[in-house]
Amino acid sequence: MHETKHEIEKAVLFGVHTGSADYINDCTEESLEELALLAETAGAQVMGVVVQNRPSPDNARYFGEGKIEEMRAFCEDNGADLVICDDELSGIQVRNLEEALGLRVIDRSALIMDIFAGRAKTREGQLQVELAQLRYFLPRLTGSFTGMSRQAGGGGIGGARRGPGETKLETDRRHIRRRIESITQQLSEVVRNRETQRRQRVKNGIRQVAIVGYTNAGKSTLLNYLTSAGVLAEDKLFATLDPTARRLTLPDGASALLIDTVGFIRKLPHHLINAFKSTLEEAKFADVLIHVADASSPHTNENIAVVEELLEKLDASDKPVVTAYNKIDLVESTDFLPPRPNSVSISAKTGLGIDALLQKVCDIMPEGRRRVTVLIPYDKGDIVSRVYETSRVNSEEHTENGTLLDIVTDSRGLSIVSDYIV
Ligand SMILES: Nc1nc2c(ncn2[C@@H]2O[C@H](COP(=O)(O)OP(=O)(O)OP(=O)(O)O)[C@@H](O)[C@H]2O)c(=O)[nH]1
Ligand SMILES: [Mg+2]
Repeated sequence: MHETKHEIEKAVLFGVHTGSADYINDCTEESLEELALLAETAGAQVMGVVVQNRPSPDNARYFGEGKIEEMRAFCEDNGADLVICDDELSGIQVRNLEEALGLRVIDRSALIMDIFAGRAKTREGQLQVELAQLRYFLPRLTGSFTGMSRQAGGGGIGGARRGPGETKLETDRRHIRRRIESITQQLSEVVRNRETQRRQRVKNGIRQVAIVGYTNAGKSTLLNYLTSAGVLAEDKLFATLDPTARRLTLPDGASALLIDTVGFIRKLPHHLINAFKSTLEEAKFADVLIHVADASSPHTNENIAVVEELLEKLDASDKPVVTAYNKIDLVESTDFLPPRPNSVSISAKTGLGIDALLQKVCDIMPEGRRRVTVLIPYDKGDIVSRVYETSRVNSEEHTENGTLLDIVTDSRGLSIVSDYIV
């Protein structure tokens, strides 16, 4: 559609301040700041923000009439190409606003999905984003709702590879439903494979540690520091979309699988949460979580709360967690950081505090998974073979008094060797 490749689109942001105490889900200054960052990440230039104080958005038009007129004038003065709402809009709201403004209207969810679409590298990631976008667009198809991707052609916001392109959006609902079905089926296979892998790991006694946290907190940088994984770490929102797992040896000598995960953000579109469930669920199946929080952010606390809310949604809130206050090299004092159980200050960049972090991970590894040394008399050969069936054996030595084994095992294994622990 557009000829120019690197045309930067000018965007005006808008939202309703309800004045509610729900700082996670309300449109606040923070969430508007973040929306600006998201818009820039997607390649837009933010020209300004229009906010209206009202108890709740208008069902049909989001804003009141006077405010819409004010926004129209503001957009005209600033040569805006599109407006971006901090809340998820209904098809009707989009249609009415587009009509009143004569501009493209998108919302935070569409913007986040657009960024995800541009980031997804693996086939799984791409399918997950496409599924989220299709489910989001389906009920909005009747209107003139187009999303960012459609207009931007080859350049600017939304590249050629961004999720459902023009043709898909213009086809009928039935086609989209079929596509949703097909993707769901393909993804269920991926999920099955993931489950098989997980079971295998549990059987092998490999402990899983998932790194979770707000987007841009430094999760990938930490994984890289610990394992030289070469995972893309960037000063960008949602640099990581596909879980990367690497082996790591913990201070107690046992190896663990360390898993990098998708970053969390305020108002993560629920279609994305659903589509990315299997990816996000890495946290649910981990033995321990490392919650990386950016200590240099002005919103450390709120971001922690957002992550915790999402962990709850994913049924992962009962896991033992180490809070890693990261980017400590950028802050002058750690006094302002809220005290939390099992927290450490680290710099994933310089390595500061990483040893303490790993020690904490070992300390809170769920009981029942322990590293023990056992001495099994030679006349109890059957016990040695049962140990091999149930535990991970680090070393085996034949001593005068029996077989000396260094093992990592769970409660079942412990019950077998309990009489022989040295
Ligand atoms: N100064 C400093 N910068 C850091 C530290 N850790 C990470 N960063 C920087 O913070 C930015 C984000 O880091 P990532 O590791 O990509 O963050 P992430 O949590 O994986 O982000 P997403 O994958 O986007 O969710 C990068 O520019 C890193 O270089 C740190 O300890 N100190
Ligand atoms: Mg990352």
